[in-house]
Amino acid sequence: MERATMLRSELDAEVCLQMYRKMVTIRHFEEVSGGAYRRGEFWGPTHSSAGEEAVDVGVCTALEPSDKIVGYHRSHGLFIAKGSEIKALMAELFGKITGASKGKGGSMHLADRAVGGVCSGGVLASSVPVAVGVALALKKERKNQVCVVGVGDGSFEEGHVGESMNLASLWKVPLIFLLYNNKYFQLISARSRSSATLLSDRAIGYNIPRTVVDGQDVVEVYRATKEAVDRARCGEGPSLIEAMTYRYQAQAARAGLGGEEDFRPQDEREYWFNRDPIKLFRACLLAAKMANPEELEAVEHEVKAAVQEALHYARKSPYPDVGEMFTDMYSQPVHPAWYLSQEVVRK
Ligand SMILES: Cc1ncc(C[n+]2csc(CCOP(=O)(O)OP(=O)(O)O)c2C)c(N)n1
Ligand SMILES: [Mg+2]
Repeated sequence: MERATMLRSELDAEVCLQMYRKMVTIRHFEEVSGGAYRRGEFWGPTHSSAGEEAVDVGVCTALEPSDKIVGYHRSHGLFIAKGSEIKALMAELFGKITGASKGKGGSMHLADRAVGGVCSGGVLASSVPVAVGVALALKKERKNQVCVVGVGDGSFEEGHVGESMNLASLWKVPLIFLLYNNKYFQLISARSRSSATLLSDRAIGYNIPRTVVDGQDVVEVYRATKEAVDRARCGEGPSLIEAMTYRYQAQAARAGLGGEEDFRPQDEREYWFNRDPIKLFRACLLAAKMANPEELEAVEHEVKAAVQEALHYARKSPYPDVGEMFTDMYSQPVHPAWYLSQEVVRK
């Protein structure tokens, strides 16, 4: 089937416009929050989703609002795609009380229960076993919901990811392993780390179906996710999607610690920057006559204003009160006096 006809048969124009809006929102959010970070307006390593928008949006378009996501250290995009309010996310990066986690999570520990955003984590792949538990709970509670867990190509090499895949497959839990293959583990390229042609081949050893997609093509990511979601809802267990993508900013923004330099080969950069997921989707929508240039420009305009508003909101919001320090930490609330009496804290 011709590409445009196929697109029209799968997604309606309104959904496509919403997808475009989310992709543009992620890009602007990252540009504006990155600028604020570099000016020293907030602290803590911050990893940008710019360049990987099609993965986040393609995946979340195939999910229901009640489905769950578990992020990793680079998950601003995944949360925006799942529906998080950008004001609450920006305030979270700034460590403010109005943030999605009252400012206690920051960039690498996003959580947003309102949209099914369970958690994410700064220790590489630490959230993968957690996601197996989330999916097991969904199965036991017969909720017919699915969980998606993000993991980077470098983090995917952590041993407990293999253990998690084994249990997820054995217990047939409704989990989708989403492997963002942006080809780098900080400074180390995939080619110099592993002899494997495809990282996702490892899933075969755990009897998990895997698929490899062009992570710059939001529709291709959507299709693969839909298939994996259908499998999970039918009780057929986990799947793995390896999305080939590229990050458009430095590994991380770290105030005063460097990490901003780009060491990646120029020809490789050019190849991937020419395959900008937003430009590709824009061209696809125009070719399929599912949007016109004026509509898309209006979206871009609105998004820019909304991101500026989010920045303003984050700046003017207050920091949490000291009394907030021990709230929301445990499911069974612990009295600060008990916590402070513990030897490990007193030392
Ligand atoms: C256990 C652990 N080791 C090292 C780090 C430092 N670290 C943060 S991001 C990163 C690279 C991760 O690469 P990848 O998983 O491919 O994700 P990407 O950053 O490329 O999205 C490293 C080594 C960490 N956060 N946790
Ligand atoms: Mg990587």
